Amino acid sequence: MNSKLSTSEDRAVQIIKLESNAEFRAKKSVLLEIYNDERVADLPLVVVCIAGAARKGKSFILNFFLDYLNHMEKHPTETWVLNDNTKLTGFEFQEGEDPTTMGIWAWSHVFVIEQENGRKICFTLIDSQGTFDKNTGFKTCSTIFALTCTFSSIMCFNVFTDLQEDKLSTLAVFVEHAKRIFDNLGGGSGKVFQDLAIIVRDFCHKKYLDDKNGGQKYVENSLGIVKVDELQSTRDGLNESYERLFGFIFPNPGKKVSMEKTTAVQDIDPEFVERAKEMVEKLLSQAEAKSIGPTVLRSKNMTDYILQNVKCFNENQEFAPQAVQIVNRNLMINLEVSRAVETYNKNMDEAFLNRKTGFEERTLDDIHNETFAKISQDVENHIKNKEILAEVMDKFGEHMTQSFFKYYEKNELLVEVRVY
Ligand SMILES: Nc1nc2c(ncn2[C@@H]2O[C@H](COP(=O)(O)OP(=O)(O)O)[C@@H](O)[C@H]2O)c(=O)[nH]1
Ligand SMILES: [Mg+2]
Repeated sequence: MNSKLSTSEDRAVQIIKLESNAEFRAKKSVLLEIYNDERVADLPLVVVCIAGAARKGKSFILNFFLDYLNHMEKHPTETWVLNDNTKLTGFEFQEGEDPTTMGIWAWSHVFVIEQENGRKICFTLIDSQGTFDKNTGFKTCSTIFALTCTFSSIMCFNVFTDLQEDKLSTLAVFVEHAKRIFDNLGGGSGKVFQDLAIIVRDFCHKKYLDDKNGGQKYVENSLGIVKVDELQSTRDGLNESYERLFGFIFPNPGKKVSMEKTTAVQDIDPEFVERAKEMVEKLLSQAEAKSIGPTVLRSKNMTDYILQNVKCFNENQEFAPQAVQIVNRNLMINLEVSRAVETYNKNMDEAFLNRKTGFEERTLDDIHNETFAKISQDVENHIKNKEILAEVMDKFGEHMTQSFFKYYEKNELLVEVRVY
């Protein structure tokens, strides 16, 4: 691809913009350049998003993730180290209010990493801006937040100093909605989302900071001390909705970071650096690709996924779980159908590979039936929801009939070759 994005240096690019009329616009050409790049298009995609109040170090911490992925892509067999010479640049820190930067940003390069099992998987990093800001309307904030939750397979929720109820309320509202959005998709473990990492910055409780598992304990305890019904339901909602819940606590990173602006690791409190390193390795080393219900998202599916979700949020000004659910359900069904058809065509092509003469009609029918049976079984094995399964099989059947007809014609031609 010889385009502006891929020829210039990697950087954060805006993929979703807040328009003046409180509507969001997803930038299709930018998305296509990032996610449909041949290098990554067919790989399962891990989506790391961060959200939370403005100027609380989201972009700053994302640069640790960026450094890890840069390293792992280039030097997969070498250990990742952060030393005094490391500069953590990439996502820029925001100084003032600038409405034009509101929205959602992605790193222009999608990273390809080979996992321990030898499979390749790719990673995208997504930053958000304007969330929970006092100058941004509540609706705008919650839309940015809901979108990042919807897109992510690892959702990082960044808060300052502690985890009090008010900080959890937006998360709780969304999680409530999300349960209804994805309820119907079926399959998998039944949970709506994958990983939630709650990151607490400028954390001061020594008791937890001294404990190796302090972050996890703090988050679990704060969600667990049930004084108010609402908090109880937030906790239940989180546990029901996320497969894994992680907690990380960070001390103040030091004056140079909090008062000035620095990207040098040597200016950051070593304890902060150590914790950031542990967090990134924990979250990314065993990451799983994003899935919508039982369907794994590949990089090339991301553009459509984002476009349709943004459209849906725009069209339903009052956040409407049902509408979002329909979008996600249809997307998932279409992905399943196109994958089944792709597999069918691939198997049939293989059967014809190097064939100089045609098959007997019965043999061709057998090949077709066997291929169909195998694919149907695969689909049935991972889609647990009966209605969705029926819809996928119906559509697959239609497409496959058309495909079969092409192979039938192709066979006829080969049979003719044999006759003459
Ligand atoms: N006190 C404090 N400041 C931080 C921390 N991390 C980053 N900063 C500083 O906070 C400011 C805003 O950071 P930024 O990453 O742009 O925040 P964002 O708006 O949430 O993305 C920058 O000057 C950072 O250097 C932290 O953990 N604690
Ligand atoms: Mg930022």
